[in-house]
Amino acid sequence: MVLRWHHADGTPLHAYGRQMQDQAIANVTPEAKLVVRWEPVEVRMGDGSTVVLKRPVFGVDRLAYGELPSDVRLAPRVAPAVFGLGLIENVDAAMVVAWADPSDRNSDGISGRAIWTNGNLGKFGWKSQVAALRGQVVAAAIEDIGISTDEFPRQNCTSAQAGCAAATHGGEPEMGPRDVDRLTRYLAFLGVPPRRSPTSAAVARGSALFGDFGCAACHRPMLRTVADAQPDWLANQTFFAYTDLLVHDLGAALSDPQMSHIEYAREWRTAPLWGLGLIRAVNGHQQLLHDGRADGVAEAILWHGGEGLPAREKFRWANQSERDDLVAFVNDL
Ligand SMILES: [Ca+2]
Ligand SMILES: [Ca+2]
Repeated sequence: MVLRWHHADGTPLHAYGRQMQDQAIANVTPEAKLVVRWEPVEVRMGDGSTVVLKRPVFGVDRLAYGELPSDVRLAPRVAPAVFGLGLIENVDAAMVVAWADPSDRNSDGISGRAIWTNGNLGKFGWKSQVAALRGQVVAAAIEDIGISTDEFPRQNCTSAQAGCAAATHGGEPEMGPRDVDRLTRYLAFLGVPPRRSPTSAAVARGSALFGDFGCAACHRPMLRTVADAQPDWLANQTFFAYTDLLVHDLGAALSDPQMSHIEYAREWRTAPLWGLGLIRAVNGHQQLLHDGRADGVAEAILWHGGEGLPAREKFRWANQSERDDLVAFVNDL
């Protein structure tokens, strides 16, 4: 997870930039450390049982370059899985746009919105705010691990960080365009994991419930790539990411403290569900949602509000075996 931070109007912090670097090279002091306090949130299920969710309250300590401004906004962001990205980058934008219904004209309670950046459909990031994989790569290189590129040629040191600016670095840029291309291409072609037990009875029952509950209204099973994909062997592919790539209002409980003109606070990109069931095997946990507050699929569903509330309520009122089947299906994707 990374922690983005900025002023209320979206401008970067004078002393700390756009993202907290909680680690640094030798002889440079890291900016700060993240601290998390958890508040219990009880949810009464339809069968009378209780689930205790955990709401995170984020803060920072060990600030190395002065106090944070009083209007600072903290935006924690869990790192996404990085397979299937070439398929998503080459998605048929017309298909996504056809699903958008920002003013809910068909009155089904679902009003997904397409995000555009410089005329290109946003597909990546928790807010669908990034259109091209390469843009995500160079932004992560400079902010997450401190590697400069032609796009971000300067070292990631603010004017308040003299030790950082004076430190030895690997050139400007440290990673040239050919290596950025190679890294981007590598990420584009990381393959999608196959499903593990698509024919199991529980998974089949869960699949039916996924439709019945309305999950598929946003977590759309199928997408397609365009005919003129780059490179061409990604063309005309059908793939099953379980997302519409639109942003949806998920309610106040998941609201982000960011300012609305940068990213709409309550809106989040429909998270792709493919590979979700493998997160525990890869990471040793299955912390879901943008700030990792949900421990597993059931908790993630129970955090859904806004457009996701009717589906969440169907899940809450379902009996235990139905809930288990739905979770089994999602974990099989
Ligand atoms: Ca920083
Ligand atoms: Ca609608």
